[in-house]
Amino acid sequence: MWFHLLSLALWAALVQTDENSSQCLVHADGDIIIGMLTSAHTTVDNLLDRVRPSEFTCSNFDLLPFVRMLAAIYTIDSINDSGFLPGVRLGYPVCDPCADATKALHCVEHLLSTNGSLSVLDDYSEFRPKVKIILGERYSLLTIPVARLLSVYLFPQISTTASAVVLSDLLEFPSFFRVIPSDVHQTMALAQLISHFGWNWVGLVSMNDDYGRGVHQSFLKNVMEAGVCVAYEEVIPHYLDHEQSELRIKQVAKQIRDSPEAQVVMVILRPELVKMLFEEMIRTNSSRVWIASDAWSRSGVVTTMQDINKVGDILGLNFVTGTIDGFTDYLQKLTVRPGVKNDLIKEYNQLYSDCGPDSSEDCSKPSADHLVKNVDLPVVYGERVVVWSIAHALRELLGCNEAFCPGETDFPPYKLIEKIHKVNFTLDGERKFFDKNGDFEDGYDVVMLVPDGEIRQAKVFGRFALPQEKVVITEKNITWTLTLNSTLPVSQCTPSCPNGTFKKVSNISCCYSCISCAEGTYSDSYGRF
Ligand SMILES: *[C@@H]1O[C@H](CO)[C@@H](O)[C@H](O)[C@H]1NC(C)=O
Ligand SMILES: *[C@@H]1O[C@H](CO)[C@@H](O)[C@H](O)[C@H]1NC(C)=O
Ligand SMILES: *[C@@H]1O[C@H](CO)[C@@H](O)[C@H](O)[C@H]1NC(C)=O
Ligand SMILES: *[C@@H]1O[C@H](CO)[C@@H](O)[C@H](O)[C@H]1NC(C)=O
Ligand SMILES: *[C@@H]1O[C@H](CO)[C@@H](O)[C@H](O)[C@H]1NC(C)=O
Ligand SMILES: *[C@@H]1O[C@H](CO)[C@@H](O)[C@H](O)[C@H]1NC(C)=O
Ligand SMILES: *[C@@H]1O[C@H](CO)[C@@H](O)[C@H](O)[C@H]1NC(C)=O
Ligand SMILES: *[C@@H]1O[C@H](CO)[C@@H](O)[C@H](O)[C@H]1NC(C)=O
Ligand SMILES: CC(=O)N[C@H]1CO[C@H](CO)[C@@H](O)[C@@H]1O
Repeated sequence: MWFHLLSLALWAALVQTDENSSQCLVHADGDIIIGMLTSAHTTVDNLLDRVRPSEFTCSNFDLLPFVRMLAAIYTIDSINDSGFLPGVRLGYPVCDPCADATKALHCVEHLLSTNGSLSVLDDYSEFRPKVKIILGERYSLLTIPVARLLSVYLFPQISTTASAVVLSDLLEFPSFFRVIPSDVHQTMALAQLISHFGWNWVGLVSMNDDYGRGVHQSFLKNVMEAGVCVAYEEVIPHYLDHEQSELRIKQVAKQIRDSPEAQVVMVILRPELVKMLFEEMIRTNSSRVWIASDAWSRSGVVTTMQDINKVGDILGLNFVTGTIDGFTDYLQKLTVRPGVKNDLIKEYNQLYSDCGPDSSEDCSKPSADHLVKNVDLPVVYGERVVVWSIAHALRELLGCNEAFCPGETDFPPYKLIEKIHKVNFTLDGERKFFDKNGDFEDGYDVVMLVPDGEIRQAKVFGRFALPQEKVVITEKNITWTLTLNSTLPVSQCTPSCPNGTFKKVSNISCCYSCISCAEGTYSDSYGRF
């Protein structure tokens, strides 16, 4: 009992301010605060044993979200230094949802609270938390509940990667924005990509979370419109530790092997599941042309897995990539600025310190090149776009001129929403603005994961341009690994059925399959049905 009272008192002391809350792994003060949700860990360890609402514990440090966060911080710092918002300093706390939706909501409570408490009101028009906008989350699965909660406050939120179709709905998510297109366009682009190569018979594998279901349905609709048929649809549970994951993967792999005409397989899974599926395909010596959704089209989990060059060809789409000037250098010299707390950099330094037996240098830090070599840097470009979008909206709201910003910095966050809708600026030579749903319509890069030694490297070979809705292939010389002579693989349904089989029109696609005639019946008409 004593112990409990004591720890309660301690806890109360700790959460006095957000800055010192254990939820807040990173903190830099400023006049206007941009809260970030960054799943720097991929797993909450104690979900199953959490019989009391005790603290969540996380594991599995994930480099890509970590570097995304660093890119956002780097951009915030450079905006501060640039004088773009004269006299106004941007600050940031970062909370880690560990890829879990419940923990993401816990993070939001902390980000919105002041001195450890959160106001409960009927009318939030005068609600003025320190944090004015939330940047994140990466996964749609987490973004959706967060966006719903934030709708209560009309609190602005911007994501760089959450692409679920439903998030475009202004009625449901009036304060949500993203600097990427909705998946509505992605599946149309995928369908165009598939028909561009003359493929009309494809397999479809997806997972059963909000993201997977959304992309699955809209892909089905778009391929049919493009005259492409779906040979089979397979759905895998999204949760990694699901006891049946492995069994389902084996069944799905068998379905893929049993459909040799469908050489092309559309895969809408998270990278860890793609890896499991590929391991099974490699184990059974089968290869295909894999079409990647944005969730894994450049994922290091897949591109660096063992024997990746045995799986066949991989192509897909991803959000527009780019280069952030000076960022590579920043990563190589990674330090924490004075007055800033960054426990994620500390944790990274501990995890990846280069303390080999013959290491002569200072071994308290990872090698300078570690992040540069292990993270696909062009994909974090969206962080630069998102932070600049916020800065432009703030400049409008605060009425800044060259010398100062007369507006009130402690504004109610909902006021930022109409300014974000109106953002329209040029960054690195491209125009950036939101459509009426709060999405970007800039299109996708078309990429192929080409062999590079033992791993695969993403190579941009075209663009799917919105709103023209056309695939433009800029790289003419594509080397296919699936065919022995490097020519374009074929994935087409049998135009007609051979003698002894009959056509069965499938209820899930516009195509048909050839079924052997039962004994005692026959079919000599070449594809009459
Ligand atoms: C947060 O903790 C740090 C170090 O423990 C301390 O110096 C600082 O004053 C605390 N901040 C607040 C607002 O309590
Ligand atoms: C939060 O606490 C600080 C110091 O403990 C105090 O100065 C400030 O007024 C408090 N803010 C609110 C909104 O209660
Ligand atoms: C896959 O190929 C290897 C080498 O060609 C062979 O040893 C192995 O038995 C094959 N496995 C299956 C499941 O076909
Ligand atoms: C954005 O600004 C440019 C240049 O001022 C203008 O041509 C374009 O129509 C604007 N776009 C939108 C969507 O407002
Ligand atoms: C096409 O690419 C392959 C391999 O990358 C290369 O060997 C070949 O010379 C290229 N052909 C042309 C016409 O560029
Ligand atoms: C390349 O191989 C495929 C089968 O893998 C075959 O259908 C095609 O005719 C071949 N093309 C050439 C140019 O030899
Ligand atoms: C297709 O038909 C099978 C059996 O007739 C049925 O179980 C399945 O639900 C149908 N699928 C769709 C998408 O209608
Ligand atoms: C199928 O059977 C018909 C009639 O018996 C025959 O004319 C035709 O050549 C057969 N087709 C094939 C592909 O064997
Ligand atoms: C978060 C933050 O305050 N970053 C930087 C903003 O810019 C000033 C210099 O203008 C730096 O001192 C801050 O560290």
